[in-house]
Order: sequence, then C-alpha cells, then structure tokens
Amino acid sequence: MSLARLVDVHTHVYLPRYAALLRSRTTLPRIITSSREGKPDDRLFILDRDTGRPVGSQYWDRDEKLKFMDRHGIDMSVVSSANPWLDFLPASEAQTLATQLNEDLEQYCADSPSLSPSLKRLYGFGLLPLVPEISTAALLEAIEQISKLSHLKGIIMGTRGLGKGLDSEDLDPVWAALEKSGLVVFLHPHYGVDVEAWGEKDNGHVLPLALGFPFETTIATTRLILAGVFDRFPSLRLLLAHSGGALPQLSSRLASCIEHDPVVASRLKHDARWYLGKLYFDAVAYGPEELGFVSDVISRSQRYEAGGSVPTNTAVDRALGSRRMLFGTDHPFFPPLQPTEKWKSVVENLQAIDAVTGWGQVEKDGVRGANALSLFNLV
Ligand code: 5CU
Repeated sequence: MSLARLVDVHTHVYLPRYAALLRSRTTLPRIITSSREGKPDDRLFILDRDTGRPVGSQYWDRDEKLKFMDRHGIDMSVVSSANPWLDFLPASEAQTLATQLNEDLEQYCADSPSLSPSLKRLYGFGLLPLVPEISTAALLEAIEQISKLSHLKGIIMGTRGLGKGLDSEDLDPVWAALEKSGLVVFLHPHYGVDVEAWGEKDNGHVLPLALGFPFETTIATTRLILAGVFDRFPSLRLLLAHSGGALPQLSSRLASCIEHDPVVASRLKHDARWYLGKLYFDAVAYGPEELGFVSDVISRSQRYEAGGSVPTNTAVDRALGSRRMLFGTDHPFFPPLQPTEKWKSVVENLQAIDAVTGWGQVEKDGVRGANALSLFNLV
C-alpha cells in the first residue's frame, strides 16, 4: 500500500446556511422534515420527479466529513457545494448567498485539522451567482472574493450559466477572469436530460444519475469546445465530473461531425480530440477499464497537437493521460443501502485506480492524490 496522499476532489456539502434555505422552501429544491417513529426525518428532493432520499448530518456537518475521510484513509478533500447550487434563486438573493456561502466554506476549511504545517485537511470550491439577470460585475466580484479566500481553490459550476448554457458569449468575461485567477472550474451536472427519455417505469434515481448526469456534462463540455472557449481561454482549467461522462467515448465521432459540417468545419483551432487533453477528469467511474480508456483518450490528444494532423499508429502512453485524472468519492451521495464500515462507492473507485492496466505506482499515486496536490497547488 502506498504512503502517498489520498485526496478527494469530488465530495459535496450542503452548508448549514444552505440546508436551512432548503428546509424553508415549499417547492423544489427542498428538504422536507416529517416525523418517523417519533424522530425527525429529513428527506431531500432536488431532481425532476425526485422521490426523495434521506439526508442527515453527513450532508452538512464537518465532523461527519472528517469521520468519513478517516474511515476511508482520505487525507484531504476539496469540498464543493452540492447541486443545484444557486440556480433557482433570483439574482440579488443568489449574489448575497454566494458571498455568504463562500465565507462559510472558507471557515469550514480554515478551521479543519492540519495535515502538516502548511496544509489543512479541507479545501473548497466556491460558488458564483450564475443565474439569469445577474450582472457581469457581480460575477467578477465573486471571482475576486474567492481568489482572496486562501482555502478556496476553485469554483463549482453547473451547466446553465446565465440561462443560455455555458457557450453563451455573455460568459466570456467570466472565463477570462477565471483563467486569470488560476481557479479550477469544477463542472458538475444537475439537470440530466429530458425526463421523457426515462419512460414510465419506476427505476428509482438510476437513469438520471447513471445516464442523465454524465450526458449533461458531455453536452455542456462539447458546447464549450464548439464555442471556441478553449481557443479563446487556453489556460482555463476545467475539471469534469464523472470522468467527463460520454465525451471520451464520443470524441472521435465529434471530431468527424465537425469536420463534415460546413457551419463548424473551419471554426476551431484544433481537432476536437485535442481539447480533451487540456481538460481534467475526476476518476469517479467505478471501473479500471473506464479509467484506462479515459487516460488513453487524454494521452491521444497530443497526436492532434499540430492543428489536426493525421494521427500516427504509435501506441498511446496511457500513463500520460493519468496525470489529468483525480480521485473522487461523490460523498455524501451514494451511501451504502446497508450499514458497512467502508462505502462500496469509495472502495470501488480506489480498487479501479489500483487495477488499471499500464498504470504503475507513480500513475496510481498521481490519480489518488499527487495530481490534485499539483493542480490545486497544495504544497
Ligand atoms: O444522488 C443524487 O441525486 C446526486 C446528486 O444530486 N448530486 C451528486 O453529485 N451526486 C448524486
């Protein structure tokens, strides 16, 4: 077993202030409290057609986060607010709450135990008030606020932007400021795809979570590529949830569709596959084959370095791609259905990293933590 640090970059919280807001609401998203066997019973409703799920202190209490980390050998976590963030609020409320929640998260991290004289156990992703009608000035102020909070190392963002999606040019000043700040942008889904796609059978939350979430990320990232955002802001650091969804699998098809489309064919500076090598991917994929495949696709992007040159047949260096992949748990989501010491969702992701063919100890340690330390400049 390696002694290298284990760092969780995909782990969520509903900060107490936000949980209180969810409790006060009468429409989605909300927490409904009822009584079960004489005890208060909190249930969270956030998704379209959500049937609810139990929520408790593991969603908001920092001690519970630290206990979970200890139980799974996680040294450090970069914690983010869970979906749906501020998406449902009017602009002025979103702006005020973003400022407060960023302060709250800074405190949550700053007061966490130290791992070494210079490192805490908890760091965070802040929030921007990304809602329709918000002013650009308010967004830039939020980026400035987060940049000054020393324990916040990035921002978490959904896919709606200001209501028109992330490919809207209205967001260019935001991308420019984020690029300049060096903050990592964690792109995370919430809406999935049209619920009609799921049919009428009750399949719990399986279809929206297993398929809807990753497809939402796939679509949002593809739209960013197509809009030339990575051409205009080449140093933007974007971390994709759930290993980038289906984008790695579909990237050659995307490249071909672009090449054959008169509207888009000459728009981008690079072959679509090149952009995947500029992104970061969490390793929340649950299987070694998937992780290996994603690292191949990232590695392969270098073949497209010269503006879409013809790929060679040289074997891809799988290890190279691993440097852009980072361990995550999705805690406190996906708790075991029956009480167990360790959560299967965590154990499986760790076992997957360990079992990727072609990754040596250096690559595995990188994905487990060293890549995160480097990406977030945690030294
Ligand atoms: O179980 C869920 O609904 C979720 C969610 O909403 N967000 C997330 O990050 N993971 C699971």
